[in-house]
Parts: sequence; structure tokens; C-alpha cells
Amino acid sequence: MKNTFLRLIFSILFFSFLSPFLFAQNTFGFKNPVLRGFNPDPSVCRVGDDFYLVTSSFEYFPGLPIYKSKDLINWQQIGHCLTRDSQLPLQNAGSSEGLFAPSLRYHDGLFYVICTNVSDGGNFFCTATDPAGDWSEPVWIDANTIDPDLFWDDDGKTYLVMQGAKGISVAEIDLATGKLTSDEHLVWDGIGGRYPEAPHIYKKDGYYYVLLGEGGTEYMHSATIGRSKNLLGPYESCPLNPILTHANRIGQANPIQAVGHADLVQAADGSWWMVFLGFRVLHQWAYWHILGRETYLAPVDWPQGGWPQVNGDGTVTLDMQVATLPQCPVDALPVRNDFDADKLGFEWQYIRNPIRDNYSLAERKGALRISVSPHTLDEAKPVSAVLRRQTEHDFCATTSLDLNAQHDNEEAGITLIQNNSHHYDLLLAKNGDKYQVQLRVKLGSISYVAARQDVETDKVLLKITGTPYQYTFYYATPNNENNFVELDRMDTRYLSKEVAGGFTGVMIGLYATSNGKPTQAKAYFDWFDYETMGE
Ligand code: 6LW
Repeated sequence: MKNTFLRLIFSILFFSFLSPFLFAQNTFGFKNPVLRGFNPDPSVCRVGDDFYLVTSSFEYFPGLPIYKSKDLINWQQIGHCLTRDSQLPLQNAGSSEGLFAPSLRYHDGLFYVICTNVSDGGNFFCTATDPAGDWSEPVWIDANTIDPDLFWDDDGKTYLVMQGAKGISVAEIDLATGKLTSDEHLVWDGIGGRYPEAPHIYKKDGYYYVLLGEGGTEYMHSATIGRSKNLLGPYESCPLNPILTHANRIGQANPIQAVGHADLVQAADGSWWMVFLGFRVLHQWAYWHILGRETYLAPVDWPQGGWPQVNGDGTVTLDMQVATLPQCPVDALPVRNDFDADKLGFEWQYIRNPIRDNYSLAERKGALRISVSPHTLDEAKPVSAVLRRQTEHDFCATTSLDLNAQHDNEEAGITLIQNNSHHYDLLLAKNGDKYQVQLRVKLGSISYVAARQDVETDKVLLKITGTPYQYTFYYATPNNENNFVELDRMDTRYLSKEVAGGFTGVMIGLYATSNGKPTQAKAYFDWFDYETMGE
């Protein structure tokens, strides 16, 4: 009896001492960025305990990836907003054209994504009851702007929020037709930074708040906020502005740069959070980044009637030492994609609207068949390629390729592509009665084969490893599968946005082209491995 009592006391003491460590250990600390690799212009909303987030996707199809999370840290992609050609005409989209910054909102039982297709059609919104899809056909909006958002005021009026010529403006909108039903009013032009853009409006404690991106989406980027008792203004600027930036002394040496283009969300427990874009920089005398603009998270202190303060001093770190929502990890993608499923996973995209017949997972079970197309990666055309993001500087990507070719101009392989004019292609090409592995370099007006090696076979393994400063390219032949031969190395820097321009990040693609000639050739990729290290 005495023993049982003592045991009970001991267990109570033991568990009350340990429980904060056992049950609350995963509510502190997280790693930024929360969405790694090209995921810019994030916009977030909450429904119940679930958060949903969208990022921009430019010339890639399907468009606008949709992610879901319980904790704002661990995100799982649940689909894309724009999956049909009728929703997303990208035929005319050059690199970094197509879809600019979207906004994701939930109102009255419906999810709304509003966005701009700068290549075709302009501004539009789509709706869905389930954010995983299907989403409606676009309702096109008669407004010449970018970075649109929707704001529902308490009086029942709905406003289009947009980047106007002189700052952020609003106009009433009829959601049934997409027509603007009032004049456009300039509401706030920010604190004088270049390119006031990316507006979102929130109503809290009797104030309208306008959140902006300012400084342009590069090293001077920031988020600023103003507020007013009236939607149409005048707005006063927050004394803490910019509430988020690394374009200052405390941010200057931060490995994350260009933070801005933000959105705010309140969790069910009342805490406030900000999602925003930023990039991880590399430097050797100059700064550059290759992974594109990624999605970051920071806690926000936003007291009743007060101003929002982002992570204390308006800067963030890769390793965030802050209290979090209870963390709910999600399954990571497996390293190996065996191409056994009947559909490609959500991580894969095409460049522009794909010619669907050029791809099959059924023709050879367990392999991805890509029909060789005359279009090359240099062209703004529906090239034959499937691509996924480079998500870390340190990675290894390997594939097994079988090229069924008849002519010397036919090739297939792996590309690391920043845009039409900046890519490294590790390829297998027909070469007379043999085949040849090549590394082709395309850097603006410079285009050449950096290395070549004859092989006796039409089946090879191709491998690319990445480190922050260098990509290394290898191949192996089937009877020597574990013996990878290094073909060449290239600097990462020439695929950076600072060299190549644009708004996207490096994508890793499986592609096939006949370099402009008619073709019947086919490439079969048996599997694709993508493994990241470090960070
Ligand atoms: C986007 C603009 C921006 O429309 O970059 O970072 C543009 N901000 O808001 C393209 O992503």
C-alpha cells in the first residue's frame, strides 16, 4: 500500500517535471526558409486550425502551388490552383513572365486566389471550396495592375486592392462579373521606397492596415505598414517602419537577404505570424543567389490597438529560436522517384503548357517517357521537359536514361535551368553509330559544349552534385553503374538571378530535344533521385 502510494507520488512528480520536455519540446525553434527553393510572393490564410499558402510560379505549369500546414512551419503541397490550359494560357510566356504574385483568401465558405498572368489576360481570380482543387475557371478583371488582392469590408463591399501608378489603390469590385464598380482611390504610397507593391489590407481593432513591399524585390526589399480609421485613408506610417528588412546595418551580414513581400495571419491561439520572401545569398567578392526567392516565417507581436512588430527587430535568421505553434511534421518526399505511379507528383512542373502526348508513365511501366521535341530549352516554346526545384545548395540528382534516337541532333538529359538563356545541360546525344555524353553550357550569348565523352551505349546514368559554389557533372555506363566518371565542373554563380536576371530559381529538369529537326525519338527515364545534404 505504502509502496503504491510512493510510486504514485513519484510518477506524478516525474511526469510533471518531464512533461514540458516530453510534450512541448517541439513548440520551440524552427528552420527558415519554411518553403525551400523557388517559392516567392507567399500569401497565406487560415481556416480553423489549417493554414493554406500559395506562391507564384511564372512560366511553369501547372501554376500557383498550394500548400497546407497546421503550424506554419511544416508545409505539404496539396495541389496547384491552375491545372487546366483554359485557366492558364502560358503559350506566350517568356522566362519569368506568366504568373506574378498571387493572394489567397477565404471568405464565406470559398477560397479565392487572385493573381496576374502578365503574358496573357492580366488579372483574374479563381474560387474553390477545397483548396486542393478543382479551382474554377478564371474570372477576368478589368484592371491594369499587378499584385492584386481582395478585401471584404464589414459593410458588405468587396474591394480590389492593387499596385496603382503612385502607390497602393483600391476600387470596389463586383465578384460576379470581375468589373470595377467605383473609381480607383490611392490609399497609401508607403515610406518612399521604390516599387511600393504586394499590398494586403487587414482590419484589426478598428483600424485598416495596409501592408506593402517596398524597395524592389532585391537587396533593398522590405515590408512596411500604415493604418487608418478609414479604408480610403489618410494612412499614418508605423513608427517602426520598415517592420521587416535586411537592407540595414543589422541585416547586412545576414545570409538571408531581400526579405519583403509579406502577408500576415493570425493563428487560432491568437498569435500573429508573417510569411514573406527572401533569398539565401552566396558571396565571393560579389553576392548572388541561385535558389530563387523562398518563403520565410516570423512571429509577430501585434498588441491590441498597437503596431505589429516582426520578430523583435524586423530581421530573421535561418535558425529561428522562438516559440512556435505545436509542430506537426509532414512526410518528406522520398529520395527516389521510380516513376511507378500513374501521375507525376506535385513537385514536378512543365515549362509552359505541355504537349500532353509527349509524356507517358504508362508506355513503359516504371519509367517516364518523354518524346523528343524539336524545341530547345533556349526557346520560349512548349519544350519537352519536366522539372522540379533545386531546394538546397548541397544536393545530388541522378537519373537513369535510355535514349531511343535515330539522328545525331537528338538528345536527352538533365538540365539545371535558371531561364531560356542560362542553363547547364548534362546530356546523351546520338553521335554517328555511337553515343556521346556532353555537358552543354548556355550562358547568354555564350553557348558551347564544355566536355564530351563517347560511349558505346544508348543507356547511361547521369549525375549532378551541387555545392554552394560549384556543380559537378558525372556519367556512368550500365555495366559500370557504380563507377561515375566526372565530366566537368561549373560555377553556380552563372545560373544566379544576379547574372541571368528574372524572378525564378534554378530548376532541375529531365528534357529531350532534337534541336529544331523533325523527330520520332523518345527518351525513357527509369528513375530520378534527388537528395539534399547539410543546411
Ligand atoms: C511581384 C512583385 C515582386 O509581382 O516581384 O517581390 C514580382 N515582389 O510584388 C514578381 O514576383
